[in-house]
Parts: sequence; structure tokens; C-alpha cells
Amino acid sequence: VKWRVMALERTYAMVKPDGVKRGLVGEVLRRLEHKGFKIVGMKLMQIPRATAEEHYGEHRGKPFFEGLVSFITSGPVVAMVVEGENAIAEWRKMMGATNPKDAAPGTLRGDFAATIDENIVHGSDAPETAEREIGIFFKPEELL
Ligand code: RTP
Ligand code: MG
Repeated sequence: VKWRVMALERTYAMVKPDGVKRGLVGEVLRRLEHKGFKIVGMKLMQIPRATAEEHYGEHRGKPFFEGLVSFITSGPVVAMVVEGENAIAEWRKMMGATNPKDAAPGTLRGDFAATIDENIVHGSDAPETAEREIGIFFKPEELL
């Protein structure tokens, strides 16, 4: 018998400014809830520039960094902490590939995004990233 250990994880999920502007907050929440994820933290916020630079720190120095920080601070986002079995990888699957041209139909980016620069949603890409990003956006007492 092969046992697969399921991990109850938390991930940082976010509806980016384009998703909020286009009225896709409800669609994103619908999909997360239908998938059985639990929302343990959620807020509408405009990300301060310094916070955006910290959040996307791994991309500092890349040609798209400035544009990325400008975009993510350009309007309100919905910041969330989502909990569930294998939540990190599962939410990435639901998001779809970074470039919407490669994102499968049925994924949020595949269904709604048009460009790599404005791709609706964010999700942590690894357990260490999730912990770091949750800490950037939420105080412990904001997680219920
Ligand atoms: P995110 O962090 O926003 O959830 O997206 P991701 O993991 O799928 O992609 P990542 O590699 O972390 O890149 C962050 C965001 O930067 C923009 N990007 N542009 N022009 C490019 O080659 C390029 N590569 C990345 C995208 O908007 C991506 O979501
Ligand atoms: Mg990323």
C-alpha cells in the first residue's frame, strides 16, 4: 500500500488589482469555497510600495520588477489566507500558469486573464513562501 500524506496547509492568496477592478472577487471566492477551502483571513487593501517590494523581493532586479510593483500597488487587492489539504499546490492549480497563453481552460488565469502582467490572482509557490507572505500581509490575530 502506498500512503500519501495529506498536509493541512495555509497559503497566501490574493485577487490582484485587475481582478478587483473587473469584478472577479466573487468568482474567485466562489471557486475557493466550492473547492472546500477555508478562508481564515481576508481584507481589502491597497498595498504600500515597500510592502509590494518585499512581497515580490525574489524578482528584484528583473526587467519586469518595476512594472510588477506599480501594477500590484495600482488599486485595491483582496488579500486572503486560505487553509486546506495541500492548499499551496491546489490553489496554484486553480490559478493556472503565470502566462495566460499557457493557462488551461478552467483555471482562473485561463478563463479570465489576457496578459502575463495582469493575471488576476496570486498564490504562494512553496511552504516557506506561504509562511513569509502570510506574515507580510497578516498579523496572527487577524487569522480566525
Ligand atoms: P504571482 O507570484 O504573481 O502569483 O505569479 P507567479 O508565481 O505565477 O509568477 P512569478 O514568476 O512569481 O512572477 C510574478 C509576476 O511577475 C510577472 N512576470 N512577468 N514578463 C515576464 O517574463 C514575467 N514573468 C513574471 C507576472 O505578472 C507574474 O504574475
Ligand atoms: Mg510568484
